[in-house]
Amino acid sequence: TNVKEQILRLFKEANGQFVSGEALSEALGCSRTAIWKHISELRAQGYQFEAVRRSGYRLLATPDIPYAEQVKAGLNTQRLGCETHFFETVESTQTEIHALARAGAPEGTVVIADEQVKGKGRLGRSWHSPPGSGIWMSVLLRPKLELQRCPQLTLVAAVAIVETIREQTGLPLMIKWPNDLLLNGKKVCGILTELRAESDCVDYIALGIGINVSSASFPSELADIATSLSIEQQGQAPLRTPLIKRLLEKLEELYFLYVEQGFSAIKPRWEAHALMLGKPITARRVNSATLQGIAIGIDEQGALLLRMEDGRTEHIYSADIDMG
Ligand code: BTX
Repeated sequence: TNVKEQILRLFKEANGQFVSGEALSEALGCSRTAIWKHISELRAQGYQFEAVRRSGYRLLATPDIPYAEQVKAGLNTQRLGCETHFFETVESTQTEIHALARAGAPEGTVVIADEQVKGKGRLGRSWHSPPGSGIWMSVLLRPKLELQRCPQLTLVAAVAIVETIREQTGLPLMIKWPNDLLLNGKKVCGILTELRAESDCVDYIALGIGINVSSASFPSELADIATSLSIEQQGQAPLRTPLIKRLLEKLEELYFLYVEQGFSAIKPRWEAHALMLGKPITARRVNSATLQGIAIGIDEQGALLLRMEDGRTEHIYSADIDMG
């Protein structure tokens, strides 16, 4: 742990009471000047301290910016978040997690950004990720999994996100197969699962999660299709840091369950929040015919089951879905 993390831990232990500069420099083994410098840096990051001569410093407020040390404090996981990186700005947290993965980072490594300037969606699409308004996060997983089962992890993540946000806010998120979460028919979250494999073995999975948390508005091209937690709650947004913590805990719980017991342990929880079961839909596939039918469920693989007019059932492995 770095010095700033240690300083924050000491303030947390002090529980709102003053900590003297002397106590800090003794505990951390550095000079008063060095402590003062770290405090100034923390202030620049949004921490508020009261400084009183002879008494020392008191932590008054922590910013709702999901700094690594904030996310890790009290995080109740075994692996997810074990190594957490925070960036003010990145091109894409996916790019960062791929680089870390290739350099041998352990399973559970997390990259969080306050802003992405080249946020990625599927099929080369982009993900709007302005500063201060969302959770833009990538998680590194290294499951021992056959290649064709990997898309199931998108569904595992969808259940984790829906259950977490429902618990934290009461908002009735619904899952639109395969990778979108909707509120009132508008997209509030997207999941991007990318994998790297050697021959038939999964090397790693980069699980990207984007959640619009406190965005008050969207650019015109997204205005009709996107929403945020705060828009759906009359301007009230949950804090990002506790939401990320809870999400990592839930994601780990479901990921372990999935690894131990397989997709059948996740499937009913996915179906409980699925949006279009029993409804007519159009599945637009890449390099393959567009199909229309009734969405009747998902199979053990996680593929969408489409009942066709002639009574046949089609298994859809990858597509963009329109209702109707
Ligand atoms: P997708 O391809 O299903 O959706 C992308 C489409 O969603 C865009 O073409 C656009 O129409 C719409 N869209 C773009 N930005 C937003 C937004 N903020 N809210 C709602 N709709 C939007 C979905 O891909 C997967 C997105 C994953 C994003 C995460 S963020 C952390 C990680 N890093 C990264 O670069 N991507 C992932």
